[in-house]
Amino acid sequence: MSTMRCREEKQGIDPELKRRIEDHPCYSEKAHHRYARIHLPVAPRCNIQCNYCNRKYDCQNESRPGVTSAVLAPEEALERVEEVSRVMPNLSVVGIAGPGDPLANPDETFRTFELLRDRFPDMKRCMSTNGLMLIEHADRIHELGIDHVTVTLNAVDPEIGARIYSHVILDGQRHFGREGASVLLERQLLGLRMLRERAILTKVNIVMVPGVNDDHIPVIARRVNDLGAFIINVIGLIPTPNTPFADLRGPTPSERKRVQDQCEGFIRQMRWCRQCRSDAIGLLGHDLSSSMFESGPVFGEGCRMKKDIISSKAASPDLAKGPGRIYVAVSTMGDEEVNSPFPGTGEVLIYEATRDHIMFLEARDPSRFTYGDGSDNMLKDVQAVIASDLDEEAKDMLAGLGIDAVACSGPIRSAVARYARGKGIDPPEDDVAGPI
Ligand code: CLF
Ligand code: SF4
Repeated sequence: MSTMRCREEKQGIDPELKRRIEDHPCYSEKAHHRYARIHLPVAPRCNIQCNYCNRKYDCQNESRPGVTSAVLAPEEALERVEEVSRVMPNLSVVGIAGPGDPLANPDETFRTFELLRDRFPDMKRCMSTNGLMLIEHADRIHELGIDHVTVTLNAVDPEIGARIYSHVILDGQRHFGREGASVLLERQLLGLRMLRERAILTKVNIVMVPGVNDDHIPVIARRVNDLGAFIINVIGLIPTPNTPFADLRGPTPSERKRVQDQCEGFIRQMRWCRQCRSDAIGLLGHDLSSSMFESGPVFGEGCRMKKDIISSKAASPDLAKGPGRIYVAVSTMGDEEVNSPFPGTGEVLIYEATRDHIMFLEARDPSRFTYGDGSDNMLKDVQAVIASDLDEEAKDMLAGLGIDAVACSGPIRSAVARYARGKGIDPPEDDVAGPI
């Protein structure tokens, strides 16, 4: 039985809490397959400078690097929700996550939430912030019924923070180095406490930077758990050109998983984040923003940057196979089904199967698939690729790497369980990492 299940079963899950998360795709793993969110890019400015951020693009505390979103006025944002909600009945959450920091743009952010509260009172309101200005705005957040707030917090030690943040701007004054990191940290911690006092559900995003804060993440996790955070989301750094962290590397899948496993003993882990853009629309991993709003999101330099970054800097796959544990890649268009060919236009999701669980680990970029010798192949560490169909070239390449090619359809978990059973591992099919 997984650590997560042990902890959840000991604590039990309060029905009221369950109600608050069951249709939020970022707070419930079960919900992320079924419920959609829309991000409204109404907040262009930022009040800090993270060393991994190039401000030509969206805030990286939740978004992939190299993505640019066109900014909307609050009234335009409301129109967008009206339009999307007409065609997307499973739209349950509306969030503001950039392109800068929502609380560095309080007028636009709160005006948007005000319009939404009046027009769509039943839709969950969600926000993601660096936390610098939470103290000033905690009451307003509460009054407007913003029930879910994400705070990105990358260090609880100002020495480490000083390596991650170049400066912080407060009351028109710039604070650098350790002093800047201390100002930010004190305000983030107090902000989290204030959110807890107002019974607002909080998620903490942590950008994992190998060699800078990786060993420190369990300390952060304990601290934010003590401050009432509901869940944490460890995001891997994707280095961005023209930033101080351009030459660093992101964590490998197994490094990130090791840290998540360490933290799971004392706080829930969000492992299904897709680092979406600040104008994302739809199910996580199936962004429809570009197809729905031609004149909205700005593609161009942003997308080219993203492609370069992913092909040249993404960490190499390195999940360690071992007895009683297998990793499989599933090609899917969503709905928890094996319903996309390989290679195809769907997502490639990586699952771990053991006798205790079938656990979703991460989504990998299909553009990294190659027919080469496998040295940088995004699938070199999995035992099988499960897809609705596989072309002959792909089958040959996979065979050359010792990877099984499985063509089938139906629910992902059943397909993974069937494959695992064939390998002598008998996982529970319905175990979605505990009750959330
Ligand atoms: Fe958006 Fe963030 Fe709300 Fe979710 S995203 S503001 S909590 S509704 Fe979700 Fe996207 Fe990951 Fe964010 S998958 S980047 S965690
Ligand atoms: Fe960039 Fe977001 Fe950091 Fe601001 S908070 S500097 S937008 S990553």
